[in-house]
Amino acid sequence: SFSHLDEIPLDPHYALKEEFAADPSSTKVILGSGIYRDGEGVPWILPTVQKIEKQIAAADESDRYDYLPIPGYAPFCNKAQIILFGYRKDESMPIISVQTIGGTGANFLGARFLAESLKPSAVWLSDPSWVNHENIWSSAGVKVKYYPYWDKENKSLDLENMLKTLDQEAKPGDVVVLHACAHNPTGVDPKRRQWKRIAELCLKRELFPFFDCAYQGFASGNLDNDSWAVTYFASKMELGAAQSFSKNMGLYGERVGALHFLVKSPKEEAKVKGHLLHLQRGQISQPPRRGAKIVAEILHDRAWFHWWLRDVRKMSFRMKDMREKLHKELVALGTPGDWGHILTQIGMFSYTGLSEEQVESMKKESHVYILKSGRMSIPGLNNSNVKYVAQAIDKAVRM
Ligand code: PLP
Ligand code: TYF
Repeated sequence: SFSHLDEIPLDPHYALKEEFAADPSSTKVILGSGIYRDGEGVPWILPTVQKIEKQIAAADESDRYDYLPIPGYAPFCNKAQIILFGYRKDESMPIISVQTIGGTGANFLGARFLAESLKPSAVWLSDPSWVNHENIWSSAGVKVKYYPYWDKENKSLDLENMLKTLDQEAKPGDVVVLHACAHNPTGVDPKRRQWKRIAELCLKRELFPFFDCAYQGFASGNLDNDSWAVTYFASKMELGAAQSFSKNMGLYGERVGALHFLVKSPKEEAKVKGHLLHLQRGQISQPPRRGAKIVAEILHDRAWFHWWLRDVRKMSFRMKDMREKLHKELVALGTPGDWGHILTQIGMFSYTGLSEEQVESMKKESHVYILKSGRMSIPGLNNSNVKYVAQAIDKAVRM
């Protein structure tokens, strides 16, 4: 019987969606999950993806329903690795790359592998982090601890306390999860000189860095800028990285991701690969074909690649534009408080600093839905609703 089970509430994203769907208001707005929407508020199929799909469909591929090998589609794995790590001159430290079920699958496979290989006393997540990280790491049997990240007072990065906590409390062999760029949920990333200090600490305290890269291209509009931290760490130490193409290719439902491990020498390479493939076999046997094929085709060809970059920049610029418009509306309304962080935060999210009561009041009074934490998903904004959302914030703040 299952009567002994405790009740687990629905994931906050899905709970919010259900509440929103049940709201009969005609002016309602949801700014919950990190999903890109175009200026009309509908999902945007990247034009480059759309064209590649036609090309793939037209080709006569007799193997299109065959299983892929366990590590996935090799051209995809190779290109995904290059997108994240760049073209490497020195390959004395090899990288093992495996295709996964989106970024989530990469995080989970990475967590399981690190749990069994390093046996960390804990994994350290940023406070706050992506809601699913704790779920993933505890499912892998690793104790979850948090390092300070968000300075609520100054709406900025609390680097000194982050370093101090990791220095004093983390044990050698512990894993530190770092968001490669466009931190979810705060929209606040370390600067390069700050990344260097984090790297130095990982080396000194023998902490294993595990990067989660779900938004490459969304922070700055430039892929290399957004993977700078990963490549910097990669020049200094072993690391793991989970990579997602859900956002930057708009392939959410196709579940395309990759897991990478950079290891000390070719001696480790075969062993790590063996373990990853064994875990992958037990978990999913083989990853799916279609999304990986789309990504590989785009990354493989210089012209397609540049078209795709244009799409990424288009998304990134529209989000910046919406930040500016929201900020301008709040300033025009004279909304109490300083709203400069809406402009300076990067990527898909703004951590507004609105309290739980204010979030609740926006929902009740104005039918505007954001996460309880005060996180707002920027791409849900458009020219038709940004003024209304600003008014909703204004009303909640003055409550
Ligand atoms: N990691 C972070 C930080 C995310 O925000 C997301 C968002 O969905 C993911 C991983 C998961 O990506 P995917 O949808 O590819 O599983
Ligand atoms: O944080 C977000 O909004 C993204 C999207 O179960 C997301 O990670 C939300 C919920 C979820 C999976 C992805």
